[in-house]
Amino acid sequence: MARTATAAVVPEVGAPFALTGVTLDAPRPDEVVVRLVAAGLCHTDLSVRAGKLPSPFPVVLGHEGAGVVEEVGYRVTSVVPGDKVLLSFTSCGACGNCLAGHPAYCAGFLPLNFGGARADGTGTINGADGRVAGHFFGQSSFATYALTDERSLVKVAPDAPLDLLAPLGCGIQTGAGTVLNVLRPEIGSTLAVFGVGAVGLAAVMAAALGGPSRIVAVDVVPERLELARELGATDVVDARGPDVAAALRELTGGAGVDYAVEASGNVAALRAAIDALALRGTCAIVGAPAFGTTVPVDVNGLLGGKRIVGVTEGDADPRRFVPLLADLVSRGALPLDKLVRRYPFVDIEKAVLATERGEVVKAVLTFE
Ligand code: CXF
Ligand code: ZN
Repeated sequence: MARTATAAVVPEVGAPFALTGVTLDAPRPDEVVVRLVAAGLCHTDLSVRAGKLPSPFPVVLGHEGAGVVEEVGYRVTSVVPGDKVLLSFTSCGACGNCLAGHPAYCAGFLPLNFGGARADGTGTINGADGRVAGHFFGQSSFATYALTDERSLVKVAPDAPLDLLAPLGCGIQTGAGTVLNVLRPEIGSTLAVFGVGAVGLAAVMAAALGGPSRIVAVDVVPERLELARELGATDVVDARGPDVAAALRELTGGAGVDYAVEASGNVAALRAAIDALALRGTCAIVGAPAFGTTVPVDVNGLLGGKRIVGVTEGDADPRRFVPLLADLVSRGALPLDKLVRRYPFVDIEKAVLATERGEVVKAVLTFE
């Protein structure tokens, strides 16, 4: 059935979130209605709001939802009403990359996750003045209810702490997946993480599970560097220093790092990450600057077997990977509680401000 919800609508580019009454369409056969319990705030939400990433407006953002299944379409098989679920990105399930287990590289990733509508172009949310773009990452979870794709859902245990686990759906999956699924650093290797916000800290925590003997955190915020140390970084570098790549080479006996994760979205950091690579080293680009951003690289500097790889969502299949992360959290191996600060949904603008000021690593909105 169609149902009413309170959503944080962004009316136009750059405007604040406005709590607004909306109506969600009834679920289609492969869709699920979820009552939100919590939703993490990711920098991508803020980049879209600022117009740096594409989206129609007005729009309901939010893509780290966590909640309880309320209603399922008749073709849904993986969840039933009452199940606790985490929400992640959506994908078509039918293209070559989806079939190969790499849904983050779905041929339809951009339209499905950023297009504001289902694959067939139909909208899912109505406001008082007509259509509101929804279906953001298959969920639009800055709302009391979300109409989701079954493919966005990951079922978790009945006792799962949803207000802690919500960020697994994007930020934590992205950082941890980049290390565990893509780079797979071998024992004794060296790895540097540029930008230790939620994604970068997830990369640090994942690297600390094993493999690298040196994990170097690079950032401009001293408190973040301290937190990175607490979470497993063996060394830290202040990114405001004169030559970050040189500092990393010095830390590694002149060799440079075997692996770099660029999680800041800053082009100077990306240059430094590439420059700091050892021979045969790999740099994973995870941070998303504004669409159209380009970076000049020293081509000859790459000829020593160096690789640069762009990574979306940690190249994870959420339904396989997110439960593994949830298990690590429950065993204390991914101490997410050190990153998360909770805000009531009505205080979404406070959460945004604290995030933009760098006062909080991962804001999680909570619903009654
Ligand atoms: C996004 C970043 C921009 C490109 C698609 C994936 N990651 C999640 O926030
Ligand atoms: Zn995100």
